[in-house]
Amino acid sequence: MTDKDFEMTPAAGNGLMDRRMFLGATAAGGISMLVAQPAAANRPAWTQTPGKGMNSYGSPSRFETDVQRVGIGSQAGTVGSGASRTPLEQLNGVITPSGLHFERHHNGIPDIDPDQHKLLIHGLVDRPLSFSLETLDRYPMTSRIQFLECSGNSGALLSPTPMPRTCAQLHGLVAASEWTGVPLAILLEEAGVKPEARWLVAEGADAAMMSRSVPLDKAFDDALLALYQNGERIRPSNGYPMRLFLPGWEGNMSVKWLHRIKVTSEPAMTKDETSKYSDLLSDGTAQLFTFPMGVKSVITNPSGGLNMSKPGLYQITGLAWSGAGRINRVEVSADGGKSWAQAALDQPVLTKNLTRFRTPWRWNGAPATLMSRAVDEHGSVQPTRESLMAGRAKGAFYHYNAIQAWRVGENGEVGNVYV
Ligand SMILES: Nc1nc2c(c(=O)[nH]1)N[C@H]1C(S)=C(S)[C@@H](COP(=O)(O)O)O[C@H]1N2
Ligand SMILES: [Mo]
Repeated sequence: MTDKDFEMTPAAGNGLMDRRMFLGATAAGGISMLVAQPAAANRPAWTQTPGKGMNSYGSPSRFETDVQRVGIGSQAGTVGSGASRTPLEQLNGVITPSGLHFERHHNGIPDIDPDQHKLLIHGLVDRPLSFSLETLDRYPMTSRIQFLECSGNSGALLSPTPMPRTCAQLHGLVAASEWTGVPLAILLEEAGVKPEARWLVAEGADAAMMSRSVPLDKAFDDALLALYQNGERIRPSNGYPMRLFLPGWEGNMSVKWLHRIKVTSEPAMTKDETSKYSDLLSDGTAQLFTFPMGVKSVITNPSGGLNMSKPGLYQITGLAWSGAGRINRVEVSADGGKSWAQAALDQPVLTKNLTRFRTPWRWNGAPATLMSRAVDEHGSVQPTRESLMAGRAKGAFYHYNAIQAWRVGENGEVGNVYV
């Protein structure tokens, strides 16, 4: 088979093409055209005069000012007790620009002076320790490109009828960054954890003093005291000057503006791990401590609110992730789940990071239902909405990771549907 044959080979029903179309140089053949260079006089204005000068901190093109966080909302009477969402359908690749990383604050963004900020480690330790930012900068550091997802992400999908919302509005409480900082294990080892210790309680220096209990196993496994995000100091909205980062676990536990770690033998049962961030089950009991985020994927293009201008060749693309490790496979359907084609995955596929998938699709102009289904390296398969809802109590809100479906109408309009 030649590359050309792959192009012609349908991979699944309703126009899904073979993912290998993206591998050969021929793939571009159907989309771009070579044109002759225009004469000097007809060249665009920006080629005719010297460009602008340098500046000390860059910003996006003036033609990209509509790429913004969306769905900014706060509790009545407050400005900082709420969330903003990452505009997933306007981005590509897997790293979220820091200025577009979703935000979730329980009592606003504190204005922390880094010279006055200290991290205290105390409780069941041999030596209580206090660290300034300057001290921490001298410790061994490591970097990880990993996702952060609020366990309330996609909660609108619990609504009995589908909401007319965009991908960002429904799923924008997830983002990925390169996080750089000191492995928490190094600091805990220096403090000397006592044998009876099993947990730590992490507390933030915001006005909510938000606190969560974290099993010590996780703290010693891959927890990071993050100081940098995408190469620069963490932004104030994401925890400046330091945050806890717990790869793959519900975002709430990655305590921002971290100023205190108390090592304990039991969880503290704070508000945000009892009345909040626990999962009500259909038998009436509440499940506490659902830490890792389940395997999940969402098609970001085409998606709700977007418009397909005319029939033809398109690229279906989206993001997949799993709090348990690497994404192994993503399948895409264009016929509401009757048949599935395997998507191409952008490399490298990193553990507990967003993975970008792509599938070529020839849209014939008829209504179509697009879906994606992720499988992680442990064989966990993203559930259908029906199976996810089956075990849940009415109103159970957190950890929604079911398959998302988008309906493309005859007029090319895309909307959220349940299948
Ligand atoms: N101190 C503190 N830490 C916090 C929060 C907070 O309000 N205060 N919000 C939590 C929640 S619910 C989430 S989902 C993540 C969001 O991180 P981000 O704002 O950097 O996206 O931070 C968590 N850490
Ligand atoms: Mo959250």
